[in-house]
Amino acid sequence: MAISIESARSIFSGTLAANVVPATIESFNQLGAEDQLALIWFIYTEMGKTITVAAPGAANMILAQGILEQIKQMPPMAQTQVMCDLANRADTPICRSYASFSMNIKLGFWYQLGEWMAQGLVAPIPEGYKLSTKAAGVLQAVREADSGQQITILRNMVLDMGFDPNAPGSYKKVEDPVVVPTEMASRSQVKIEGIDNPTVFDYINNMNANDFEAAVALFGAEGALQPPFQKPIVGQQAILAYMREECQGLKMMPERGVAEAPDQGYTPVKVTGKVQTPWFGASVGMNIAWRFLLDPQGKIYFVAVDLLASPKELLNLVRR
Ligand code: EQ3
Repeated sequence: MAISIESARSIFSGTLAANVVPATIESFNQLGAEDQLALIWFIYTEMGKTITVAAPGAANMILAQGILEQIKQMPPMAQTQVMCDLANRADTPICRSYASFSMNIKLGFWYQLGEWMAQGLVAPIPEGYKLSTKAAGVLQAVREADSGQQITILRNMVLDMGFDPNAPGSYKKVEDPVVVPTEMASRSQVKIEGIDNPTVFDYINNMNANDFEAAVALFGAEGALQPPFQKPIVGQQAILAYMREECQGLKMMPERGVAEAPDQGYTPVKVTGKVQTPWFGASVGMNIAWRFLLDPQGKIYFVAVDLLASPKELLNLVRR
């Protein structure tokens, strides 16, 4: 069979991804706006007992500052209305601005509102708010997920809010400031049990150094990156735009892997390990698999990043 991005997607098909994430998001999307906001509040406060979220860098937040101040000045009813509009994806100027923010600004926007809600400066979720039976079911599903899955659920709940007049998932107009890659002398070099492939090492080491141009140069011209629960992003330019928005400050800690014999010159490699996000630092290690397919020139033809169903999956290196 000829190799294509579509066929590459099923390499190491025995990898079990955390399907609890898309399933929970689907149930969440069926809830009313008030239930959605209250549910996120409960998840966030429950999680906050064991893991700490880091405040976003001030430079990142400049673009959202005007809207945040505007909300802070509103009477409580209007503040609640803005938050409901965001959850309802209503077509309002604030919802449009929100949809144009990068992922980090969206998360930072809610981080700030959450702080103000706790301080009584923005209308809180009413004390004694009772979740609907459906929302309570979603809360229970989140409780049963591991911490890496919980933060992914939370992030996806927040990202989809607001009103995006463009195609969903299209690249945002407002970008994060570009980070300077770590200088060569200070870069860490990972070790991966069972792997000696230079492309795989270069990929992880460049990503850890925020050197996205070097990481993208490891992809073939038609190479593709498939993030967890998403379709592949194809082509170096699109991958670079995605990395600049989503990958700043990630810490990738691969542990072990396996490289299979090439098929038609294409080599399948699977690596498992942990990834930390700057939002939660060392308090949450997400269990991750990278499923690479390297082309005959050793370039990345395809890499899927999966959020794993359980820590047991870290040991699953079977091809199937
Ligand atoms: C105020 C409050 C609490 C209540 C109000 O009613 C409503 C809302 C919305 C509230 C606020 C909620 C807040 C502040 C939520 C914050 C959530 C945060 C900060 C979530 C962050 C999650 C980050 C994650 C899951 C990052 C994951 C990254 C991964 C898995 C990266 C993987 C990758 C690798 C390893 C690669 O090799 C290639 C790239 C790729 C990115 C795919």
